[in-house]
Parts: sequence; C-alpha cells; structure tokens
Amino acid sequence: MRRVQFGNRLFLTVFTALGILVSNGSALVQAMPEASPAADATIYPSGYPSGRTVEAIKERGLLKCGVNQGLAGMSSVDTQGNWVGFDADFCRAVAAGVLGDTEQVEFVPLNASVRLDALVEGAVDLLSRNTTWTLKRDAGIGVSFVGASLYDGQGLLVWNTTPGKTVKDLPEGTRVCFQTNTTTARNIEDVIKDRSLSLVPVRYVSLEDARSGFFVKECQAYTGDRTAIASFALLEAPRPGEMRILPDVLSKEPLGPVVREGDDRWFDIVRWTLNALIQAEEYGLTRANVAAVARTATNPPLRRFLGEDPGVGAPLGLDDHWVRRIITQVGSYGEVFHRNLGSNSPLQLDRGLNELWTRGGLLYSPPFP
Ligand SMILES: N[C@@H](CCC(=O)N[C@@H](CS)C(=O)NCC(=O)O)C(=O)O
Repeated sequence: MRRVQFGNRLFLTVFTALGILVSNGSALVQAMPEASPAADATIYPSGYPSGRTVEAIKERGLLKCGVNQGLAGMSSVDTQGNWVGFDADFCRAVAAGVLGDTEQVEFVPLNASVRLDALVEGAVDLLSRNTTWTLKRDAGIGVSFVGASLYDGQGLLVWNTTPGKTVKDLPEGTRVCFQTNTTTARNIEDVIKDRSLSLVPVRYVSLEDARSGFFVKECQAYTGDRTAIASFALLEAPRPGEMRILPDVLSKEPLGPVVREGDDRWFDIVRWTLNALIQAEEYGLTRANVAAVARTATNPPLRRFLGEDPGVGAPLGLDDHWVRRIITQVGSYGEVFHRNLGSNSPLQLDRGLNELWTRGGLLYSPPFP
C-alpha cells in the first residue's frame, strides 16, 4: 500500500483555513481526533487501517460519504433538512447494500479544494461528489475511481447581453469566471491556449465567489461542468431568463465515486454498487416492481441478482440481498437519474451519454455471477 503523505495536522489546517465545515453539527471535526505528534504519524486519523473500511463502517453503523456542499441535482439539503441529489443517492445505495438502510449515512460536505485530501486522510469512506476521473487523480494521490457514474462535459454559461453562438464567437476580452482546484480550471486554460482565444480567465477559490463574480457581472461568462451550470442557471441564478448555456462541450468529465487506495474489498463493493444500479435498469427493475419481479423470476442470473438464489453476496463478503435492498430503497440508475437530474426533476436534463448501452448510451455493467 502506498503511504499517504498528508499529515493529520496539515489536514486540519487545510480544513480550518478553507472553512468548509457547513456540515450537520461539524461532523467532520467531530470525526477527527485532536491533532498531536502521535496522531501525525497515523495514516488514517479516523482510527482504522486501510483494508478494513467495511469493518469500520459496520462498527460505527454509518457510512461517511463526502458530498458537494450544495449543488442542486447532485447533492444539496432540501427544505426538510435532508440531503438529496444524484450523488447523495449513490451514498444511500452503498449504505443500503452494506449496512441495510439508506438512513445510515453521514453526509460530509466538502468543497473542491479539500475533497480528495479528506478521502485520503480518512475523514470519509467514500467521495460521491461531482469529481472527474483523471489519470492524475486516479494514479497519483492515493485514491481510486470505481467507475463513471455520470458522463458530463465542461460548458459555458453567458449573459444574454454577451454576443456569440459558440465559444469561438465570444468577443475579445470576454472574462470567464471559474473555480480553482477543479478540472474546469485546467480545461479552460488549455482551451484558450489551444484555440488561441482571447478570453480572460478569472479564478476564484470558492464556488460562492466564482458564482457571485458572474452574477455581479465581473465576468461575462462562467464555466464549469454542464450539469453544474444547468443547475446553477436554473435553480440558483437570480435572473435565469437573462443567461444561456452555449452548445460547446469543452472537455470530457466522467464523474464518479472515489475510494481511498489500498482496500480492494471496499473498492469492489462500491464499484459493484454502481454496476448493480445500472444492471437493475437493464433488467427493467424499479423500486415499485422489484418485489413482484423477485417472486416470479425464473431467469437464473436475475434470480441470483435479486437474492432468490445464492451467489451475489459472497464474493464481496455481503449477504445475498444486498442488491435487492439497493433497488428496493433507492431504485435503478434510471430512477436515480430521473428523480434528481432528468424528467422527474426541475433540471429536466436528457440522459445523453448516461443512457444504457442498449439504448445508445455508455452505461454498461459487466455481468453478475
Ligand atoms: N468535475 C470537476 C469540477 C468539480 C467541482 O468541484 N466543481 C465546482 C464548480 S460547479 C463545485 O462543485 N464547487 C463546489 C464547492 O467547491 O463547494 C472536477 O472534478 O474538478
């Protein structure tokens, strides 16, 4: 296992300096022991070694899941105080499979700058937070992406007063606001260079500042993941009718769940949770029909998938009903998508690439046993 370079004290300092703790009762701080020279030597400050993530989750009866602090559609707190969104539902799916209940999640809100350090340091078991799978992240810093849960791409939001049909028509000197410590920042800088565009990058450390930079018209454009800017334009902007999203897709942004490197069992559980959501949709299973389908199923792989016959749990050290619980409590991939981002949500996003492979999309689960 690779040793993690981030010390406990550095971690606390970073978190404090960036002031990320908007969580329910500062859960993150409570999860961390006092910084001390002894604790500095501890790789995982929450008190468990890599390789025992599942045991630690079961002992505490809670999955610690890192999510966005507030990005409607992906993860945000609703008017009843519940975390909702596509990424939040993925946390719930993992909890349903491993712990038996979607309620057994502690949502830990994390900003762009600290999200991966938080995972490496053990403050969360899983990061499910609009995070793009890249080589540099997957191979370089002690974390592993289990797969892509949402195929996104980078886009541009502009005020209607800004002329231009696509990025290349934007007037010389157009100022573009964005958040640092994201793939967004690297991409826009690359695009400007590669296409010799005369756009002016305007960088902000916090999302709040980047957004308000755009709102108060310090910038004529804002760039980010297309899902995020759709959410931002429709649900957060004070005057949504006065802005538009350009058709450009500036990059590939495969967003996916991330785990700490060094625990293959945990990696497999999270990866196969994603596959289970996709496979459930391929079987046509929903929260509403899963019980009835299980009662009448004759197809052997489907019977095993739903725990009617044994086999789906043992390779992961789980019981044979883990997949069934996910579908009963959270639904299939399609239900999660539609509820949070698609036709049953205010965002009304198309499935696009996030359609099953059988319908021309990229979602493909390897077979179950
Ligand atoms: N997918 C990109 C961008 C992710 C990202 O953090 N986007 C920003 C802008 S929409 C965000 O969600 N910020 C929220 C925050 O920092 O609290 C990445 O992984 O770097």
